[in-house]
Amino acid sequence: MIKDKVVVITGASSGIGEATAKLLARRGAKVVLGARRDDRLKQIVAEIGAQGGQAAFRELDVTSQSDNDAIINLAKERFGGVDVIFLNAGIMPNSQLSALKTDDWHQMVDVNIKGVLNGVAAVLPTFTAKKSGQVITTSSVAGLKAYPGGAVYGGTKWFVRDFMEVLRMESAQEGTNIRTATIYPAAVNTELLNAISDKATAETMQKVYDQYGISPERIAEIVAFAIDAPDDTTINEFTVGPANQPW
Ligand code: NJP
Repeated sequence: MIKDKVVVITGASSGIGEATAKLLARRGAKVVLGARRDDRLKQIVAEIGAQGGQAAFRELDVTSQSDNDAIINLAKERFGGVDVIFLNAGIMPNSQLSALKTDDWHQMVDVNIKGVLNGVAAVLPTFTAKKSGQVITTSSVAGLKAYPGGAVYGGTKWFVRDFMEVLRMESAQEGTNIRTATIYPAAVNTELLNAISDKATAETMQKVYDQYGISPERIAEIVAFAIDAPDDTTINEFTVGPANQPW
């Protein structure tokens, strides 16, 4: 059931996170939005409120453990607890390895890997204590298949896959009833390509997205589906993308 669940969403200021916040709020969830651009969050929360939904926001840099702890506390203060965390914040500044964009490499590790670790560390004690909860992450088809230009991005998303599978196994072993879902999207029209600093890579990827990209609403529907499954059921992995995208 989605209605009345408290859902914390990271990377909620645009793209998949924004679409998911709006969809879940329409279906009766209480959503707590985090990202760095808090002006955008403020606007999205106002839109949700204007349509009768319940939402709160907080500036969040997922690379900071204290920011992650604070957004969980906000969910508890405003809505009395937390039921789901959607760890969705991510960046994809792709390039060939030979370009040696080492700052981009490290930033992807910090946001896409450590951001997920920080979010889980912030929420796990609560989920463990109440013996329920759900962790949903946005990995990528790049976490399933290698491609040139995506060595580091893909590596961070492979990490998410492994981490989420072990989280699922351990929570089952420990009887904490924590449900997991990992989403592997292909081309989705969001702001993701804006962070690509390598010109040739940006142009190549833009062409792919122009040809194939689908709406982030499609991914929001998957998140809603995962949350809506009965509490005794984990639907663990979703690969989702444009019907006409061959790779
Ligand atoms: O992209 P975009 P998506 N701390 O750029 C936030 C994965 N994915 O919706 O902080 C906190 O519109 C950023 O907010 P801000 C992808 O890897 C996508 O496509 O204000 N938040 C924004 O809200 C990512 O994991 C595709 O700049 C941080 C959000 O992240 C997820 O989908 C394909 C942050 C990014 O929104 C959502 O990305 C695929 C930080 N340090 C996987 N840094 C696709 N679009 O095709 C960034 O396979 N954010």
